[in-house]
Amino acid sequence: FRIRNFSYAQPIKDPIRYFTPKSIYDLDKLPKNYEDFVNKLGSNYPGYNDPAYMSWLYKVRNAPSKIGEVNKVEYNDDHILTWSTVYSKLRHLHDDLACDKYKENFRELEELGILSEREIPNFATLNKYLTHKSGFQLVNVGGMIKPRFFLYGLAFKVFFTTQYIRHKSVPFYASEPDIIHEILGHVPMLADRKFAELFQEIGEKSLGAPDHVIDVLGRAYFFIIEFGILSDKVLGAGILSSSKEIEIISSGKAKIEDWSLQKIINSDLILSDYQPQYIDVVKIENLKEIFAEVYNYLKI
Ligand code: TIH
Ligand code: FE2
Repeated sequence: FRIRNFSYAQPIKDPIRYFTPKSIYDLDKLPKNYEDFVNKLGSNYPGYNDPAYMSWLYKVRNAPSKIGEVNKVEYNDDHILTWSTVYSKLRHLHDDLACDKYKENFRELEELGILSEREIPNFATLNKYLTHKSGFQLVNVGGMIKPRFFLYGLAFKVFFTTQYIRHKSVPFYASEPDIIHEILGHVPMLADRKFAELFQEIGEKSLGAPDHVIDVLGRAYFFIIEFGILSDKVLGAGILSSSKEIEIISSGKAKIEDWSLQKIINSDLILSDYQPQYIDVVKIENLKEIFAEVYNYLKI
C-alpha cells in the first residue's frame, strides 16, 4: 500500500469554500450572502428611519436570482425620482469626464431606449442587450458578495449585480453598490467586447485559486475597474456612478497615483468612503499589459 503525503491537505472547515464551479449553472450553488450590509446596519444607515424603504430593501435584497432568471422589481415614485435625479446629474458630468468607450455605449443604450432618465431599466432588457454585445449577463444578488464568488461569476460572463436603489436622502454617493452603480457605472463598459474578455480572463484566473491570489486579483479589480482613471477621463465604475466622487476628482484635489502593483498590494481597500487615491492607468490599451503583470507576479 502507498503512504500518502498529506502535507498539502487542507482541513475542510467550510466545504463550499473549496467548491469550484465547472459550468455556469454551478454558480447557483455558491453562497450569495451579503455580510457587509448586515454589518453596516445601524441608525446612520441611509433610510434606516424610513420603514417603507427598509421593508422594500429587505425584500429586494433577499431575492437573489438563479442563472437565466430575472427578478421583476417594483420601483415606486421615490425610487424612480432618485434614479432620475442621479441620472441627469451624472449624464451631464460624464459628457466631459467619462472615457470614450463608456460614452459610446451609453449613447447606444439611450438610442435603443434601454436607458433613460424616466425609468429604471429591467434586467431582462439589459441582459438581452449585453448578451448580444459581449455575452455578459447580470444576475442579481442582495449586496456585496465574497470577492472569490464575484470573480467566479466573471469566468462565466456572469456579473453579480445588486438590484435595490440607494435611499433618496443620499442620491450622489453610496457606500455600497446599488442599481445606480451597476447600471450607470458598469453596464456601458460590460457591453464592450474587449473589456468583457478581460473580465472573463480575470474570472478564469480566480477559479480554485488560493486566497492570496484572490486577494491580489480583487485588489486589481478594485483599484482599476472600480476606481481607475485614464489621465483626464474616468474609467472606474465606482467613480462613474457617484457625482460626489467625480466632483472630487475634477476639483483637482484628488491624489492621483501612477500604476504600481506594489502600491495596490499595500494600499488599504476603502469600501465605504471616498477614495484617498486613484490609480491612473493612462489609457485603456494598457490594461492588457497591467493584468499580464498581475498574473505573472502571481504565477497564474
Ligand atoms: N460609491 C459608489 C456609488 O456611489 O455609486 C458605490 C460603490 C462602488 C464600489 C464600492 S461602493
Ligand atoms: Fe462595482
